Amino acid sequence: MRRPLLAAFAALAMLAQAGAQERLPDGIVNIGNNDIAEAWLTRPTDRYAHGILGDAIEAGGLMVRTRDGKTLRIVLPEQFVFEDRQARIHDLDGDGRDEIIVVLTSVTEGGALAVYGVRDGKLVKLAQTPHIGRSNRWINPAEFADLDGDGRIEITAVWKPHLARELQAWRYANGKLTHVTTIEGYSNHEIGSRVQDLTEVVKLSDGRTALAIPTPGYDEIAFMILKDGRFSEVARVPAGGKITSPVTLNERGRRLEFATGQKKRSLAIP
Ligand SMILES: [Ca+2]
Ligand SMILES: [Ca+2]
Repeated sequence: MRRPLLAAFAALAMLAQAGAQERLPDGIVNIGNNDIAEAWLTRPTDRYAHGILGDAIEAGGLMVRTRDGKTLRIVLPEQFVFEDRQARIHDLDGDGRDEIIVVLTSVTEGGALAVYGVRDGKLVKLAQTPHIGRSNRWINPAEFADLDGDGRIEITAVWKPHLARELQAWRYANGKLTHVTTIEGYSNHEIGSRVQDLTEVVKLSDGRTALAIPTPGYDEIAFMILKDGRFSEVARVPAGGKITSPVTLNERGRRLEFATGQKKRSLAIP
């Protein structure tokens, strides 16, 4: 009788451990192009009850599989969570190494954007923005692209996408995140929704690069250019209803595609 009981306890202990390591239930695994093969969020936790992404489960950890097959991890202290469904991967500074971009939330100070990378065989935090300053204030990442054509990548995200709706641009270089600019009145997430990707980087018909992003009613798409360190809106097109799906670029890059409820929409890029 003793042995099966011990085996059962051992199995339970293993399950508990596996549970603590597991992926976020609705998480996404992203693929890198350089030193990071894959990255995903782990350690689902309910210690932060903000529930901005449709449930109150956030991540307490981050894992990567490196190109050479090692698994590396970050386990956050109790006062932080990754308030996202994915760990985005991009070489932000063009040095041939991947950076991971995540929303790092303090349970008392709210969201921040953080950049992680692999250094000397370890997964480490390279930089972060300040936290917003109070609980239940979030950031939804948007696009990573050279918007102004200066050869440097801009990191775009919306700070407080349901309140102030600040579209911000940042750059990562030399181990630092630097703020470029902020403009209010644009949002890439509706509260409680699991749809986080409402933006695209597009080429306008005049050849300029623009960020396409909804206005606060989610029923129009604005086209934003970045020039001399400032955003300006160059066009605004009705979406035909409230956007309820991710916004994607069609194959030829000339139209944006999305749904408004049951209706599929295709919007010509101005
Ligand atoms: Ca890099
Ligand atoms: Ca740039």
